[in-house]
Order: sequence, then C-alpha cells, then structure tokens
Amino acid sequence: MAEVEIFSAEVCPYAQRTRLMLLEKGIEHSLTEIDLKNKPDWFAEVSPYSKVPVVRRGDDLVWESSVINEYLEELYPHPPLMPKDPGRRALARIWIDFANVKLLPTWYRVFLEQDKARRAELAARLTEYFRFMEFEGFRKASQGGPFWMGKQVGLVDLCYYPWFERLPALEHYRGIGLPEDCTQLAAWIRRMASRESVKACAQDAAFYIQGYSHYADGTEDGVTARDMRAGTG
Ligand SMILES: N[C@@H](CCC(=O)N[C@@H](CS)C(=O)NCC(=O)O)C(=O)O
Repeated sequence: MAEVEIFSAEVCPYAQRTRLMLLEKGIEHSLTEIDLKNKPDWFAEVSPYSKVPVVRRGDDLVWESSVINEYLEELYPHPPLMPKDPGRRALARIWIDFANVKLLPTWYRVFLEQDKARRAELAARLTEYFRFMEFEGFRKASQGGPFWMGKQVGLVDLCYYPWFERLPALEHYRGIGLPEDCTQLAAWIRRMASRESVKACAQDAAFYIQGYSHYADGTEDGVTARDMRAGTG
C-alpha cells in the first residue's frame, strides 16, 4: 500500500497542482477519484471543506492544495521545489498567494458572472493580472531562468500551470486569452506542457470546454462555485 493517498478529481485544477507535485517528486501514491457531482458519504470524513484535493499519510490528513504541496515539500525534500534562500522562499509564497487570493477568484467570477457589464470589468481585471504576472512576476522572479523561480521547476510553476492548461475554455466562453505582450508566460506554458509530469495528467481543450459549461451558463452549484460567488473561495 502506498504511503501517500490523494483524493482527487480529474476536472480539478487544484487537485492537479498536487498530482503534479507527486509526479515531479516521484512520490509513490494511490489515487482515489471523487465524483464531485455525486460525492460518496464517507468523503465528509476526509474532506472538511468537501473539496479535493486531500492527502492522507499515516495519521495526517491534509487539505488545501497550497498547504498540501508545502507539506509534501517538507516530507520529500528531493528534488527541491522551493528556493533555499529565505527571501526567495518568501517571494515564491507571495506568488502562490497572488494566485489564490487575486487571480483565481477573478478567473472563476469571470465564468460565473452573467451580467455583461460586470463581466467586462472582471475580464479587464483578469487581463491586468496576466500582465502583472508577466512583468512584475515571471520576468523578475525567474532572473532569466525558464521557470518562475529560476533554473528549476518549482512550487510556483505547479501552482499556476493547471489554469493555463484550461485557457482554451476561457477563450471559448469569454473570449479572453493571454495578452500578446505576455511572451514569457506564453513560452513558459509551452515549456510546462512538454514536461512528463504535465503530460501524465493533461486533458485536451474539448474536455475543459465541456467541464466549464455549467460555470459559463451560471448553473454550477458546487461548493467551489458557491464559495467564489460569496467571495469566500
Ligand atoms: N482552496 C482549495 C480549492 C479546492 C477546490 O475548490 N476544489 C474543487 C474542485 S476544482 C472541489 O472539490 N469542489 C467541490 C465542489 O465543487 O462541490 C484548494 O486549494 O485545494
């Protein structure tokens, strides 16, 4: 029996963050797929927020993808996916926080918002965030390296990439793409897409376009959509 167990869902970008982490580290694990539209009764016992991902290891039950990935980084330090220097570690955490607190709530609200004027405001904010990531984030933090924190792939790359695999759904439903001047982010997406870990759990555009249809027509009523609408996601 594998030491680490992940409760996951194929559609879920947060779970993909942790699946990428397990693959990049080569951590042996077992995966239990949760049908988010029909969660088993026992799921409440392992997931206090009723969300994936959750990781179980011995007596440890850990949820929240960013917390899980740092937990795994501490337990399995090789290969290191965080910089050594405290200042650079802090910078990595700032960008992970930016994803969680700014980018992703706006991303989901652009899908969920049915009012066109409010949606246009959110779309403008999302585009501004993409540029901020390119010019204040990637270009500075990477110090000329191919990945977010430099030479090696790291936690920040794994934290953002799943949403960039889903960009075709954003373009399809909301006509929003990566701005043309975000050239380094565009190259980083291609670089990430060619990694073995990414290929091992990638899905195509059609899968995501189908997966986001209920977000786009406003009928999605899962815990995540409710949290994002309420500003608590
Ligand atoms: N902040 C959480 C978010 C996890 C999350 O929202 N997962 C979604 C799937 S992508 C989920 O399980 N939602 C349950 C539901 O919608 O009912 C994390 O980082 O792990």
